[in-house]
Amino acid sequence: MATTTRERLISLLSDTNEYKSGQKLSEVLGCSRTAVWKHIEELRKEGYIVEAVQKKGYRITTRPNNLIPGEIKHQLDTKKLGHEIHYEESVASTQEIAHQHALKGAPEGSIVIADEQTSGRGRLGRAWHSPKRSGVWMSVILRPNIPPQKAPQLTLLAAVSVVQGIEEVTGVDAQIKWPNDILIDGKKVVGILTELQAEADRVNSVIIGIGINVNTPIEAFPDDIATIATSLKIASGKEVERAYLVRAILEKMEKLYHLYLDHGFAPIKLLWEGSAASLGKRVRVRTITGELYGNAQGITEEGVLLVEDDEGTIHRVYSADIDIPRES
Ligand code: BT5
Repeated sequence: MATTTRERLISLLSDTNEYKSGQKLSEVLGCSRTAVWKHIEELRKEGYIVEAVQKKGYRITTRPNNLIPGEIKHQLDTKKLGHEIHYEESVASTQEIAHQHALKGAPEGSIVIADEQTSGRGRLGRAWHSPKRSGVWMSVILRPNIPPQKAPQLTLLAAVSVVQGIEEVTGVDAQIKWPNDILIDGKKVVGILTELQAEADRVNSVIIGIGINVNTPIEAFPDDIATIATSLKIASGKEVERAYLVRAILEKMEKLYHLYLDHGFAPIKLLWEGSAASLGKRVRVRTITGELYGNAQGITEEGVLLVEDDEGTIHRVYSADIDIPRES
């Protein structure tokens, strides 16, 4: 994994059992002691508390809840995902930037992540509210050798990895609403947007945009979203370390992605069904052509939703918004 001096410094200072002297750091990092000291000052400005003890050296005692690449890469256990990280404080949309990187040949597993999006986007031109420092707004670039019509399966794969990451980091049990929402207690905590760069029969890259309300307080949501949305902090009662969450998701996603490339969609489908909120329930299906009520029966081997209407006809739903009316 290509790492910068700053990232290596964070990693060296993160060993809480041992102080590292300026001399030692300059040797290991191959730079002057003045350069080491400047890097440490920069880390402090970013919110790290770096303890300095005479004759012993330095160590990090408190990490900021930030998303800089060094924080995400620290202890990241993946072979590809997250090895190239493009971090921005504020962007219009991480999807836009990821598209540009993908076109320029960014390697598989590169991610674009931002602390704020000013024009975060959802499906069908809808907006995604992405306030500063409270969430995870990221886009992951994958380059699977699959035909374009299979790409929606990767939305479902991403949803499973996010559910698993949330569970690991917060212990909260989240559920997936087909195709791209993750809910906690019926409220949306994550939205996923999968976009493609493809030719007629070949995918060049799949860009999976993941928006997670992490530490967002309820009052930070605009009125129209406040009633339908939640955050991990609201659900778990605890502040969540965003870099840890990103790491957990990337690790889960990479495992599932290899499972998918080696064995196809079947094992992902099983995992997906284990976390699905809508299966077996009465749903309202809204597509661009109209509305339909029925029973959500399951998904096909391709990831298409099957809905049985009141006349017993089974509909294959490729793309839609699903409402699950609350049980009274
Ligand atoms: C989605 O669209 O749910 C996909 C959202 C993907 C966002 C990520 S963030 C990183 C990457 N970069 C981007 O620019 N986008 C991706 P959709 O199913 O169309 O849902 C959009 C609807 O969700 C909106 O119309 C609102 O009703 C609601 N919504 C908007 N912001 C929300 C938020 N922060 N939390 C919960 N619901 C929200």
